[in-house]
Amino acid sequence: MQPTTKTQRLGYAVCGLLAALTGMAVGHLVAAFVDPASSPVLAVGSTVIDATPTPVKEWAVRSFGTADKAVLLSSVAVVTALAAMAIGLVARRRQGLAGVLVVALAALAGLAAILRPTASPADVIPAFAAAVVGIGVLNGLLRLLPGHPPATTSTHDHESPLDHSAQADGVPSTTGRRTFLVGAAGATVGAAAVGALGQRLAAAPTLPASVSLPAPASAAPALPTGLDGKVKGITKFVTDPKDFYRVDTALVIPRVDVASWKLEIGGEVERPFSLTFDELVKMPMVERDITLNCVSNEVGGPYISSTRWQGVLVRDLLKRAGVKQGVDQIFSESTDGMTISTPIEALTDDRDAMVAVAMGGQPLPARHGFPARLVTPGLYGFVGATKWLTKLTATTYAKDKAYWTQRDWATDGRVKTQARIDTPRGLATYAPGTIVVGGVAWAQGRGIEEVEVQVDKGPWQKATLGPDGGTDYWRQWYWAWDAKSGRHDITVRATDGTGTVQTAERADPFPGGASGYHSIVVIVS
Ligand SMILES: Nc1nc2c(c(=O)[nH]1)N[C@H]1C(S)=C(S)[C@@H](COP(=O)(O)O)O[C@H]1N2
Ligand SMILES: [Mo]
Repeated sequence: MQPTTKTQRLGYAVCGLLAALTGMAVGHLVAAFVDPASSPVLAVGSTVIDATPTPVKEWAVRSFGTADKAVLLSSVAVVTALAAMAIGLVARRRQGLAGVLVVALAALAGLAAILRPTASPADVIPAFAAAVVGIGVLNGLLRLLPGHPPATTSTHDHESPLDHSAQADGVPSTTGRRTFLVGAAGATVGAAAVGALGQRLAAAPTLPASVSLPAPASAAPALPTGLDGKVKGITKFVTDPKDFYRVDTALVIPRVDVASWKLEIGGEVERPFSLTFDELVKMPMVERDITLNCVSNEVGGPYISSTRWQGVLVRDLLKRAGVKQGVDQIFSESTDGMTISTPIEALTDDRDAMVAVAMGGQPLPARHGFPARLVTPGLYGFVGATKWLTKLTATTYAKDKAYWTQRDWATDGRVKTQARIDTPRGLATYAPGTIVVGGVAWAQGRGIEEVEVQVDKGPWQKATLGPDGGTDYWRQWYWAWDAKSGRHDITVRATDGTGTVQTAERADPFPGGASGYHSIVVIVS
């Protein structure tokens, strides 16, 4: 049986697709040895992240939450697959041109890799490997493809079945088809295996276990017990490091070799210096309970967590360096090329901003910035919580613009007073009677003085506050509601330690953080 034009086309598209897949998989594996971030898929993904306009990025975070990275990578994969299938179709008439296009596709990935802020020349190697393998697989599969190359007697695009009466390699087409399918299946399995191996190697856990930390010079008093056991469904008073929210632009979690890691302190300072990890942790360390949240968090959103941090005060480091007059920001950099601006006051006043090396009593997990990160109480993470920290530069906002500043986000980044309802669940149905409404409220730097709950248009009712973990720590709260049948709106609002009620005015996360009251609908019947 001769392949029809349609199945012929499909065959070519499959050749192109598998060439790209195997190329990307091999590139991914090679990248695990060179630099995981130079993997063709990840390099293109990171480039897309950085080039995405802020509103689109906000929309993606809002719509997909922490799955935004998976959605992004799938989109890159789909676009690549479509391009690869098109290249396969080109190979039907012009195999040489198709080869050139495969190289061009790989070259784009190589360019993306080499233009990453932290790239080294070796970062082109994975793309090079992808190109070589891609061409090899394309040509190999085309050789197995029944009816390839098509007879060239006809000059127009339409083909009669007769064009395929003679197989290029003389193999009868049924056998040819089987051979092709075996080859295609082999390429698919190979690509999957190689890609998975690359993923495994790149994700191999590293180091955090290998550091041991001296005890803090200034230990924090034991935190009181939270309401966790008392109010069902309330957020835990202390977030387990493994449950701590994660927000960053890194598609591969940076693996930092703590033995060669250094923290540099320079810029407009009298005495620039650098510290190894051992030197850093030999400095007096403090321990503080601090709530961290993301500016991209919607009202009622999940990007907030609280833990006990341990580290060296930034102001001690800056004092040692001697910051010159006129400096208004500390520009921090990370191993993954992130840049973050923090207002100088926030790092030098008495709020205890630190270069943290531990959270929850353990060395920082890789995903939260191992071996060291910035933590600045009272500021959203994007202006004060640089992970995988390598450098602090004293400078001015006029001179240096950090990643988010270039994308028009606010530069002060002070946390807004907010309260969130954790229980009951919005849109759920409950039986009439006592329903305990509970959640957390936060106003880092100012503390929480009061939380009030409103049902429908009723009066504001004072909630009971949980234990006090300090002004930089969130506060749990609850209020027992005598619920009657019906559909009810439950709204919460917090008053900070200065006596200011949070604003009811709705604001989007961009550019300086969301505001407005968190409200849910509950059905009682
Ligand atoms: N290197 C690096 N540090 C970063 C970021 C990043 O993208 N890269 N994101 C920041 C943002 S926006 C937030 S909210 C916090 C989140 O820290 P977490 O992931 O440990 O919760 O990290 C900050 N530090
Ligand atoms: Mo953030």
